Amino acid sequence: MTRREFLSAMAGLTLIGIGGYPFVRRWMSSQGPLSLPSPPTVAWNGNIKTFRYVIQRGPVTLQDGTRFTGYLINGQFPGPELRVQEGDKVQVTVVNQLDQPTTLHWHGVNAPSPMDGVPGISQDPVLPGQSFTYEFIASPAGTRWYHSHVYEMEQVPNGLFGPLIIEPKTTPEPYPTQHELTLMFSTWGYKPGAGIDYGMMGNTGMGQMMGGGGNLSSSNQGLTHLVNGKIPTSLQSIKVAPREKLRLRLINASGTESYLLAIDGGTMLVTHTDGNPLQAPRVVSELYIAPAERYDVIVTPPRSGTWYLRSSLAGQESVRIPFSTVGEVKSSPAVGANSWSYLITGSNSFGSLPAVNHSVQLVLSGGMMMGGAWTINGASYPNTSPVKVRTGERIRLEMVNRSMMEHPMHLHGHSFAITSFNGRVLNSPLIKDVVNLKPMERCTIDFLANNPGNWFFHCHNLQHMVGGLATVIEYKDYPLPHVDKWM
Ligand SMILES: [Cu+2]
Repeated sequence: MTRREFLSAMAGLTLIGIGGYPFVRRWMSSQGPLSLPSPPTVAWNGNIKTFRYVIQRGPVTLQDGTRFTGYLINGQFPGPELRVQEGDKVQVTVVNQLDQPTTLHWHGVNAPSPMDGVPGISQDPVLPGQSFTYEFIASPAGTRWYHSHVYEMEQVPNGLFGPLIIEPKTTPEPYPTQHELTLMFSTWGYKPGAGIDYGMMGNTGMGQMMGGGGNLSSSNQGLTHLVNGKIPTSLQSIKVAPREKLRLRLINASGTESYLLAIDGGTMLVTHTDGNPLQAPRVVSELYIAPAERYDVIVTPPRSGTWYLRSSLAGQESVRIPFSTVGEVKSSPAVGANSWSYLITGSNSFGSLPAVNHSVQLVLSGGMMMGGAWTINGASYPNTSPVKVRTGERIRLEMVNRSMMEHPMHLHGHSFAITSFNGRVLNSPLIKDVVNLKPMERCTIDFLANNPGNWFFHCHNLQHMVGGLATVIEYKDYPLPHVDKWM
């Protein structure tokens, strides 16, 4: 039975499962231009950047003495930072020396579909002993990352991830700084078999909700928080001159955990969302970063001596990164800035959304209400209905989260615009590839269907993804995926 036949057999059941939230597809006439993310491809600049990534198991020792057998790329945990220029032709040969299949996914890159690294949807997995060369034009510029898309709960936290920085071809940068630093957050120590988080244990889910909403991801799994693969308090203090502007590329590579970041007595200037420049940067006192999200921020020392970038959620500090000012800070920056929110650049509850060709409602649910499965419109992947699009269409996904946990939803192969959030229309839509929905939150995201292929659209809480919170964006006239499950 093909998936297609299975889906039609399931159609009746699916409708019942959806309950009061019918799967609505509305066709509208296209009127007026919609400002959408930059085109998927930038012209090749003539340069080829080649990399060879040998992937194998090997010992890792953390700074607290914890030892484990990691997944290493060229002997490193986590993988090396890959830095290229926008327009470069990037060729990465993955040599799989594991005893299991693997792939790499180029998160936030508009790569061609067969290079996107999702087995069963965009490519065959790279089998043990085999190699595969990924090739794509580096685009769009900004803070991106890469990670395995096979057995993610095992391969990603244990090392198969790294930063991918695409420097813009146009200079100067919109927000230039003298120095920059990539800070990649991850979590280690998932128990084997802890594939599905039901959102009902201990410090998570309902209890936290009722307590005023603390950690809505999935804390309390006995995880070790790492920054650039190290226990953050063991990092060498990051030295900054008193009036220096330091750019931090913040990447959340955790499989499950969000962070609420703040600087002691200081602020951060947010300049990019998921690598894409804001029309106007925003000063914030704290920054919430969900799994797979990236923010570029500019920081300036708030005081002399030592200070920290910390994450505290639900009253617990998970990360503390030391900085030290080289010299004396004479005046402290003004405090009292807002917390980051998707609405921070301005919004209007009476605004109207741009016209689109095709709008699809996606109701995210599951967890403890569904016996542990996570669902989109009542179905768990691979039984979710694909979203079918045609090249050139403007597509809107209307999402609501009717579960008790947050869901950072990621679209492969395209950037999207968050056009509305919780019923308010954004004055200048944020360009992103992950949108995080806390319980009962809703949003619309719009994208231009300009990269033909089959594209995974899923929750980047990897436990939720494994539990079924995923679907596929399918282009008409593009060969259908096999939809095997390799999670
Ligand atoms: Cu989720």
